[in-house]
Amino acid sequence: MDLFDCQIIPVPLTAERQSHISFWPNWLPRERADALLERSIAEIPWRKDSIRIVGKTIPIPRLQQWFGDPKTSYTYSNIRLQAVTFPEWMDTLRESVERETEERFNRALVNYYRDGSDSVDWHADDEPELGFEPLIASLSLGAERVFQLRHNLTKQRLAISLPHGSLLLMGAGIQGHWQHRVAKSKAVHSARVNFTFRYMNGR
Ligand SMILES: [Mn+2]
Repeated sequence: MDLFDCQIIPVPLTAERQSHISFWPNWLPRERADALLERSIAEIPWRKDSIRIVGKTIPIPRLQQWFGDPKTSYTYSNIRLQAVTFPEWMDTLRESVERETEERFNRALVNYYRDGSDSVDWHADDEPELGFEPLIASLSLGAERVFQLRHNLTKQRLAISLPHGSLLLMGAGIQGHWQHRVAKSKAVHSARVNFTFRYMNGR
């Protein structure tokens, strides 16, 4: 199989229904991925957010920013993210992801994992604003990290290592039946930036 092709990874939802992850391990040429990583780290106005759990304020172990129409916002874990307008270079990237996946995206949550001590815990991208069975397209830049998935009922696990410049599309129904995470890793000492494109109603 050609390195640049798309891999289809079957993802069972229920006994009767299966979805899949589409995975392009070498989606972006090396030089383009390098330039995007550098630009993302330098130019995105990174937010350092905290969550409150039983009266304690805990910084989330990564930096983030939310892009979309500036009159809109997105709320998860009680963090309200007012949208920042897509800069032109990121809009170009958004359009490339739309062309490759043949899906529409108008929002992006971008995460900056500074090193292996940054992470995201088990969760699903299932906020009601994302609509019914949202599709999530995830572009990885920088340090290769392991993307883990765990089925809500069967506890089946999947793990996909996400290289620099790779693109992954989680298909319909996955958010409703699976959670995903990027665990901490002592072996990782460099940065990863992850663009997760979504679609929300409204502009
Ligand atoms: Mn997620």
